[in-house]
Amino acid sequence: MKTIKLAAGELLSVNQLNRKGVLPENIVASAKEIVSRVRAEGDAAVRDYCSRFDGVDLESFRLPQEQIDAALEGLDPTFVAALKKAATQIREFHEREVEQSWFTTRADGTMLGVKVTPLAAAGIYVPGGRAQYPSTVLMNAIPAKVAGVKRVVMVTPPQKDGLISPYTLAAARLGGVDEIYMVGGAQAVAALAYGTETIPKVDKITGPGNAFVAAAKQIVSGDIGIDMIAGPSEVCVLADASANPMVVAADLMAQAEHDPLAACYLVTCDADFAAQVERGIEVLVAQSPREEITRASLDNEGTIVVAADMAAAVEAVNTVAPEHLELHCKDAMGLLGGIRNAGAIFVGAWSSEPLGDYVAGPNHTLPTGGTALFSNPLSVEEFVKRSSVICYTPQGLMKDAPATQRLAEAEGLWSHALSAALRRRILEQGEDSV
Ligand code: HSO
Ligand code: ZN
Repeated sequence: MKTIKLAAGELLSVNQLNRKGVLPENIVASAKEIVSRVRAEGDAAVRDYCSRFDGVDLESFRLPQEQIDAALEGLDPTFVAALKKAATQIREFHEREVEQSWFTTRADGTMLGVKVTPLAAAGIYVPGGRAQYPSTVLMNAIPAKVAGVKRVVMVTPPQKDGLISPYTLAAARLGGVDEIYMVGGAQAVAALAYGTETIPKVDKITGPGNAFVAAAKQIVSGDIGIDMIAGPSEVCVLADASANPMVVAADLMAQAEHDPLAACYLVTCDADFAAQVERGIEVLVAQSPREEITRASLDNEGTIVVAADMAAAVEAVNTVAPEHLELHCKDAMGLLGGIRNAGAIFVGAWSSEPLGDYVAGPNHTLPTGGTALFSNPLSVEEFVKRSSVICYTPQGLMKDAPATQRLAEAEGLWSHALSAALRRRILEQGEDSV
């Protein structure tokens, strides 16, 4: 890991972080081509890309309903029990996010409010290949279902045998996914965005994917909704000398093992403690079956920030704006108030990030790459729309029409003024309907 030592009074600058961000132009260009072809040619283009990229020729993309219904059969019961526990706790948490429609009434009887309506259809992209994450299926499908989305559609690339992972399938079943299509990559995103003969269009696509999927999501956004463009996963551990260096080492490795590009940060005021964590990593990483990925991530993307005092350490965390933050300090709860930028905050030494990845309940789809400065975890809110509702009474109209007319006049919009003035005149003439 590289070390940044901050002098007394010095603050960490975002330029000291090795952040990459933008999608490579050549990938964006190929994704554009794939999206346009699928939009124009539908299933024929999807079938062609499936055969070219996944090496599979499928008769039908849609997984038969019986296979979804039978998803839990024959699986290890301990896995099914763990998945059910995760699903229950994720559902309980997200049920608290449900937003009700609301109305308020003014003294003149005018009613104003917000009508909340679920999206009609949501698409979840689930990566195949090396990263098979049934937990991610739950984290996307459950908030959509809790929001009241009728059609939750999952797309995922087929394996070489033309099937999908039994773990992914089990999570789809428990998460309440309604339809599954065995299509991956930019072609799957395009199919969901514009619809094909067999894959119906959705209103929004969520879920992680490789750079082609991310580029395709960016291209179709606007025509349909997307969640965030997720970058490599990140953790930042803020620790004082009261923390256990082995535990901190394990937590950094838990993020590093996701991806050679995953970024781990250790922020502390104690350089000796940081050295103990590094020694801990050396001991533990040699035992990991994912040693290569873990090492690559820590060597290339790992950063230790040694701050002069706790206030500078907290500010360093706010500059990193990490996807996940762990507070391993004596007074962890006391630090919470100072944290402004973080996707998820794990308070105290017992709150290990992997608990949050799987079972705690909050969503594990979180803002990465510093976007915690302005964006939020995936939530039920992402799967609903809000419509403002405005209902005037005659008394309300009489009160608000003059200001409307005056502002319309200032904007030079004659018919705007007329629309209010006409109604006023009708009421002034003693009529009680328009
Ligand atoms: N840490 C990942 C989520 C995950 N971890 C899935 C294990 N499985 C991004 O929040
Ligand atoms: Zn994880």
